[in-house]
Amino acid sequence: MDLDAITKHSALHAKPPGLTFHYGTAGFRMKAELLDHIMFRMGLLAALRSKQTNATIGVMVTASHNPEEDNGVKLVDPLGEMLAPTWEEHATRLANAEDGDVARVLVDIMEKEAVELPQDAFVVIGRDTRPSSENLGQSVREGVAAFGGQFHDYGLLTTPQLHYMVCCRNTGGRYGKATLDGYYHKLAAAFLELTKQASCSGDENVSVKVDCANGVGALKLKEMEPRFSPVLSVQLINDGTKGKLNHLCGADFVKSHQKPPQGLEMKPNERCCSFDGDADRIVYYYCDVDGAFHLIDGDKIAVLISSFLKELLLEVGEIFNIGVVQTAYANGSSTRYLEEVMKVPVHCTKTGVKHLHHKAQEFDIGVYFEANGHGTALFSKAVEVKIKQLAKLEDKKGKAAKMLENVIDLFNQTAGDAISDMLVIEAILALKGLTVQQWDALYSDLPNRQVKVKVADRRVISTTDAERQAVTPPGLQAAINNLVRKYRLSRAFVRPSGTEDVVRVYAEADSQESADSLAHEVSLAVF
Ligand code: NG1
Ligand code: ZN
Repeated sequence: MDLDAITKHSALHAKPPGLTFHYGTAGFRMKAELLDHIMFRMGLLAALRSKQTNATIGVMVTASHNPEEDNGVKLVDPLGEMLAPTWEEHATRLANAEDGDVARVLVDIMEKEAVELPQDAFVVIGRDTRPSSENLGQSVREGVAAFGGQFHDYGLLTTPQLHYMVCCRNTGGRYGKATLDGYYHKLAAAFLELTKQASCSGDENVSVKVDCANGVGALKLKEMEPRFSPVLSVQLINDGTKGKLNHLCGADFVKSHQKPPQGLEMKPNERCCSFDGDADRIVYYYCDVDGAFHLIDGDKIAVLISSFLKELLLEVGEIFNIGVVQTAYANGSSTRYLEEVMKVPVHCTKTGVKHLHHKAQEFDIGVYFEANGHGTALFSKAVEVKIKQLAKLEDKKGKAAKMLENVIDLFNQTAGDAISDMLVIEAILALKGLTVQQWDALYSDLPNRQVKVKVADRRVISTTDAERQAVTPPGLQAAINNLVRKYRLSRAFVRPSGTEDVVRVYAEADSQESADSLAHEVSLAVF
């Protein structure tokens, strides 16, 4: 490593003065023009992490559902997981180092982590469709190269596709081929096999309108479509040819405003879904004959998936423990349904997929979803091996195991993935002969409201109990408790966002008016 060269090169990617940067829930995220130095340094850090793990590391340039003017970056660890927490700290330190100190901080991290310099480094890079992403990706490449690392830039990818690529490259191809063709092939083959078993396959093929948030998901879904179109037709809306990324559309807009995206006309009972800007989230919805909008969010997706898996396991006849992981944002009705009707254990973790993913790994089969539609299912090695064995049997049990084998392949187990989740959902609905209306009717969501509050310093709020209780500032939790007591079936909590400079307030209650009013009152208590 040529320290002088790194110092010189760092000066070309100068840190804007007077700002502090933090590797948050989803990496670094802010206005794109402030990110150049971070991109270069994340290239350096990814190369370092690659040497330390002796594996390929991923770098994704995206700000997901945030406005087009923003951008962001996160690192992907060897098995396609989020970066390890100690390395998030290194990332924060490196991002905040003065330009002249970058090389010194790198050496310090290397010493702390016992990185062997002669080791090779290999980094794969993906980016979303933001206008700023191409140049920022170039800075990542320069960072990797400045450290003597090699890279492969996939160009435009959805975030979950990059996670998939990293996992494939580090598992000797056992997870799939590390190409877009490999990704499409794996998912489409599993989907077609699964839907062959659907009894109502004589019906005309199902069609779904997909709002792609004007993001990268549109490009990738269009590329993949011919592979599943004999069974499922997709009509792409907000495909990026006209509108602005995430503007009045996409999963985050639909979930937080609880209304359809701009540009999507819904006929009564028509099946629709929305991806977010980097296609790692999905929500479904429809309008009923009275024109009322019905949102089917991550919670209901988790219910559909876990009930299907539970039924399939009964047919397979194996005892595997299955659990569902949610966050405090999960609708109270979903938690009650899972625990009381489905008798599935539910766990609550802090917000941020890394926490959910980690918890879900503790089960033989762990299903995790954030209410906003980010989630997937994880299957332990033992489950995968056993199911593969059973799938060879020619009896009923073997048939169910074969089905489960395809379900396992259809999930992107490295990250929540809108394309993969959509295919899983469509396969389950086809196999169970369910309409979205029947799916929606499994339980009724409690009316809820989420609001953002701008405060001088959001970090004065700290929380415990998976973010459901505020510890500081003193008196805040007592004030929330007093407000919650005024409403029926109510619950509320506050937490500082990890991706925006706001405090988020969540409230639910027996009516929309009560939920709105409780959210409003709690927001006032936050000031
Ligand atoms: P923050 O800003 O920390 O609330 C948001 C989402 C998370 C997660 C991250 C990453 C909510 C309430 N929060 O985090 O679930 O998806 O963005 O994109 O939806
Ligand atoms: Zn996203």
